[in-house]
Amino acid sequence: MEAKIKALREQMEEELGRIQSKGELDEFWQNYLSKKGSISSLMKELGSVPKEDRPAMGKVINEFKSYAEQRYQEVRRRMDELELAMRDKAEQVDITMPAKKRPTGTLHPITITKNEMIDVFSGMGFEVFEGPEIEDDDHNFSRLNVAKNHPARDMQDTFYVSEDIVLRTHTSPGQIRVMDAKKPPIKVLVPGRVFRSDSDATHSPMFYQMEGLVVDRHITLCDLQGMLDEFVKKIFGDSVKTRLRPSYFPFTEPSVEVDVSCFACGGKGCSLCKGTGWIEVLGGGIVHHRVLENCGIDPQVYSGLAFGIGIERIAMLKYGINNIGLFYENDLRFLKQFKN
Ligand code: 2U9
Repeated sequence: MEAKIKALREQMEEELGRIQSKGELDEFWQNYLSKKGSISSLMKELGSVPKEDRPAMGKVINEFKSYAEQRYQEVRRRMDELELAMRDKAEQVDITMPAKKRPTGTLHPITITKNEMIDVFSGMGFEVFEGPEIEDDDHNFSRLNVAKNHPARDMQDTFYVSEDIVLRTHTSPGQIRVMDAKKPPIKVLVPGRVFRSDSDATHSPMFYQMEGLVVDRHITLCDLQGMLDEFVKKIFGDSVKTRLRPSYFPFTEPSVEVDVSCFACGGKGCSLCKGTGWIEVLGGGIVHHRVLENCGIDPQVYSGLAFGIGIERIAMLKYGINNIGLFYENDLRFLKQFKN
């Protein structure tokens, strides 16, 4: 029996020396220390030992068992340390490594231009309001003094959703909604997408507009001219001049178109201004008295000014872009050139 224990002990030491993982250590425990293990078998064999030798032999087996348990714990601690060291190594972070570059997007040129325009008008005290893109005939046309037989309602220009519902052709119905909700003084900027059945190098069936409306006592064309003068100087530079030309819109009377002196040639005449020295940038006027009446505002007490600006047009002039389609293709080679 003693020889057997000695042999088992040697075999155990050898096996313990070879253990490399917790899995192998568990196996060791099963083989030696579990109820079905070799040490339990030794205990069972004690019955066949002569009676007088049993207590001494039992003691030897018990000591061996304690020793085996102690060795098991030692190797277990070694395995824990090994595991921790391996995890430390695997999770090591080299703080001197250069960081991974994460490409970030840039704002779209239309958004950059829109934000810049909002900044300029916010500085003059305008609030921003956005209306729905799908409108009824009443808000998009009738209350803006666009009569039933007006050419602007023509099927060729307007996208109809149903007989009475349209994709808004301008953001002006937004101003009607503002006047319905609030009485003067009003000073709003209404940016948004608009839709017209029109497509060439400078026109797109969907484009962005920004319109403004000011309603108060004693608003005149002079206020409009002052505001727009300030606007174009902030966008195109202090040296540009403005001029107003008479025009026609159903919702404004009088109506004007606003030109800026050509910032490419300083007014001498070049290809950008087609030799005229002037570039058309926007339109506006004094709100038609019938439009104010349609919104329950007394034109004897109040007057208003309104203007409309095509955001693409401003962006094209600002960045020297000659094809409106480039804005909607989402070609990264184009978009990457605009840093905000
Ligand atoms: C209300 C009353 C009046 C908005 C106006 C223009 C003149 C104008 C064009 C600019 C370029 C459209 O995008 S574009 O093609 N717009 O010239 N817009 S006056 O007048 C209004 C709006 C709302 C209640």
